[in-house]
This record gives sequence, structure tokens and C-alpha cells, in this order.
Amino acid sequence: MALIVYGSNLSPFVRKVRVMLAEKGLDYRLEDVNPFAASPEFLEISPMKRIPAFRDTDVAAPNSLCDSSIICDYLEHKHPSPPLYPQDAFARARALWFEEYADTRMAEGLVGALFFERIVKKLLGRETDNAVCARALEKTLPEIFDYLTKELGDRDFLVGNAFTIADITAGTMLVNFQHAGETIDEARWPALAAYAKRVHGRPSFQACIAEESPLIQHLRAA
Ligand SMILES: N[C@@H](CCC(=O)N[C@@H](CS)C(=O)NCC(=O)O)C(=O)O
Repeated sequence: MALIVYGSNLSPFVRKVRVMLAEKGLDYRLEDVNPFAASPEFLEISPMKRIPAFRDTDVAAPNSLCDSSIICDYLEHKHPSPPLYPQDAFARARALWFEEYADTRMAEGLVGALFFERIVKKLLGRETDNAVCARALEKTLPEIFDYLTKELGDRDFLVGNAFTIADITAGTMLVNFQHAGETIDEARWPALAAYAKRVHGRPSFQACIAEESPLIQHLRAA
């Protein structure tokens, strides 16, 4: 298999790359890597010890990349169809902004707080800090959801009227939010709740969610 993704399937950043690959119709192999117990071989291709890393064996060595944004950008340039970044310069920059916002603010607020506390800590045999979860739910989450609602307006997707890298990245963070046992309050954020359903209903997201759900259900029940 020419394309290899290194990482674990519950990571929002790994899922971001897998959704991108699925949307492009590209075959790949997922090689499981736990970033908390990374091998020396993995550290060679991911010096910041983070997942995902990636390899294209059709390219002469050095043929590995790391960081989800870099990998997605590579896939877009190598396989431009269907386009997942807007063609217009300003719309493209806006999509990159939402990618950045999701990779940082949503990742810290929804994944780093809720998913890490409730799921990753279980995997590591550690106790959930409920105060961290409460703070995220009361303060960070409403700020994020109000902002996304404002930016979404009455459109189906974040930028223009097409599914782009902005929606892949926001969508993947919202999967981890749901894995943490939360749902978007439909009464308070109806447009955002409908948006999450729309994005997560795509076959690319559905395949990841279906693969991950048994482990999540098992961990939430434990
Ligand atoms: N900016 C990176 C972030 C990747 C990231 O933070 N991955 C997490 C897993 S979700 C990780 O590898 N954490 C392990 C660590 O930081 O040591 C990307 O977009 O790929």
C-alpha cells in the first residue's frame, strides 16, 4: 500500500487525515501508533512525538510527513479532485483559519478537556477531573458553539456552500466531543446541531465513527 497513516483511530487529527483520504477516494493503511509509547522509528518521522505521521511510498525517501495540516495540504496538491480547499484565494484563507481554529481552540476546549478527561484518562488508568470538564462545558464550549453558529449563518458548510477542510477539521473535533458523551444542545444551537449531523453523516465520517464506537462504548461503560 503506497499511503500509510501512522496513528490511533480515536485521535481527532488522525481522523482528519483519514476523512480527507476517504473523501478523495484514496486507499491507505492505518498503522497503529500510541504516541505515549512511541518507538524510536516513529520518533524519527515525528520528532514532536505526535500523531498522525504519514508516508507515501510512491515517493523516493525521505517520503514521510507529519502534522495533519501538512498531510492534508499534500493530499490536496497531489490529488486535486474532488477539491477540498476553496479555489478563491480569500475563501481558501478563511477555510485555513477554521482549520486552525478547530486544531487549536476546539482541540483544547472540546478534546483536551472533555475527551482527554473522560476517555484518554480511562485508557491511561487515571481519574477524570470533573472540575476541568465542568469548566469546559460552562465556559469554553458556549464560546466555541456561539462563534461557529455565527460563522455558519444559514449555510450548510463553514465556507461558501461546499464541504471543505474547514468542515473536516471542525467535524472531527465534534466527533471527539460526542465520544466524550456530549451532544450539541439542539434548543440552544439548532444550526450547529444540524451542521454536525450533516458533516458526520458523510460516508467518510461514518466509516470512522462506526469503527471507533465499540471501543468508546466499552470505555464509557467501564
Ligand atoms: N498539530 C498536530 C497535533 C497532533 C496532536 O496533538 N496529536 C496528539 C494526539 S490527538 C498527540 O500525538 N499527542 C501526543 C503528544 O503530544 O505527546 C496535527 O495537526 O497533527
